[in-house]
Amino acid sequence: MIKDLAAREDGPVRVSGWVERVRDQRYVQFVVLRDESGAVQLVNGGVLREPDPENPRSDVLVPRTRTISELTHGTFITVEGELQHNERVKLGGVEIQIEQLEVVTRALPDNPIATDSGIDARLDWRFLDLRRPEQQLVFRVQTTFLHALRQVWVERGFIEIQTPKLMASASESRAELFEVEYFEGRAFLAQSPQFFKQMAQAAGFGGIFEVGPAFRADPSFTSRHATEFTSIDTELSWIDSHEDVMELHEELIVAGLSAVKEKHGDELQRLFGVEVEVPSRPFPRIPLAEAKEIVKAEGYEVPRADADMDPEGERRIAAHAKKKYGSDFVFLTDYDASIRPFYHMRDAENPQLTKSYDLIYRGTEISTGAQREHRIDMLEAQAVEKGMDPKELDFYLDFFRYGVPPHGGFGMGLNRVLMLMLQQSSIREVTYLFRGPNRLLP
Ligand code: AMO
Repeated sequence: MIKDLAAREDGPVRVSGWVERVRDQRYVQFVVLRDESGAVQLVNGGVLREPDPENPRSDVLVPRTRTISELTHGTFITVEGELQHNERVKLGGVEIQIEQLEVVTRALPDNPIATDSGIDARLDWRFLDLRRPEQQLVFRVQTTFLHALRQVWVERGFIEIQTPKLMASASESRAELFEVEYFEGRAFLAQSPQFFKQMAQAAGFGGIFEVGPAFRADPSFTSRHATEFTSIDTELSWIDSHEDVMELHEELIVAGLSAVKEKHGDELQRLFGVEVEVPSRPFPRIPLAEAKEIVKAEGYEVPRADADMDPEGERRIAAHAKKKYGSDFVFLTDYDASIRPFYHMRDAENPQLTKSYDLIYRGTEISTGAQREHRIDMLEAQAVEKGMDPKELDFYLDFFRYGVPPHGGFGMGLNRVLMLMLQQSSIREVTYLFRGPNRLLP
């Protein structure tokens, strides 16, 4: 790999990669070659543009000169040559004198995107867009983040599960549901692994986690909505309240951000100008009603008919938490039952409230979590209250008819976490292949 060249002694080497630039001078040609590890300068010194009867090698050198002149940006080549350390070479202090050059696959000359192309053009040509080192860094960061989360789960003895994405019923609400033909009948794409992660609690798995796709037929074009996104889900038994879920949540976030900071902190600073900040625990917790009072006192009345917060309110309460507690993260807790799903447990003292929370990161919701209602009578009543058909939910309600421990969990949008961590303007920038109402390609 190109990154390993600097540590090697001068001598013969073989490298492959994409042509980034060609500088074609009268007596010398330079090529900047890039692979996923870095870039290096190749040099063709013995440039001959016309056959030279005095030079027995000219039959080799003339065609090579022509080949190099014609190399288009993005062409993939393999080169054998002499590695030479040279302090004057800005690119890594080494260069390679070309001895043999093979064009493996040629790139068309009309590069369809430039670095200043708009997001839609870049998404049309995502494989070219992803060749940029900063774009690859996004996915290295994602890998490190998820690995750190997995380490926490595995150390705690959690089991990784894969739940089906084809379902017979809705998993969240009837809104935002994709319906697909399924042989003679119909199926729905899973909006969340909610029911199946709870099933693992009835099955006696204890802690479980899943990182997988979730689908929402959400027609909105905001910077934080996709029709398919990656959901980080976990569920655990033996909890006393949603407080236990929040503690696990904090532990995972701190582990993930610490790993990213340690491994990629310098590169993120260099390529994105971004400082990764590891939050200290506990994250502030503010009951939703209090949060609304706080933003109201600071001049913003949440303009919603229901009891929920809106995105502007979330931004403002996050700014408040940053100022007062120095935290990029804030838990909003005790959501009103009217705006929460039927499976959230109600507060024993005030049944109008749920034992649930949202986690806000730099002003945007990244997660919803809760203790679940595990008592079948209450659960059934809550489903009916929400206008759901208990018959359609029978497979799920059965989980609660044969003994189930108290449990809870959360779902967190991976793409939102990355967008906020890397301070990007949209989840489109940090999703491998974005899916939205207008985008099914590539
Ligand atoms: P919720 O519906 O709040 O909760 O989703 C959890 C998290 O998933 C992310 N998310 C999205 N990301 C991108 N595009 C979307 N359209 C989108 N919708 C949701 C957000 C959100 O906070 N079953 C519960 C979780 C639980 O209680 O365990 C659920 O799905 O980051």
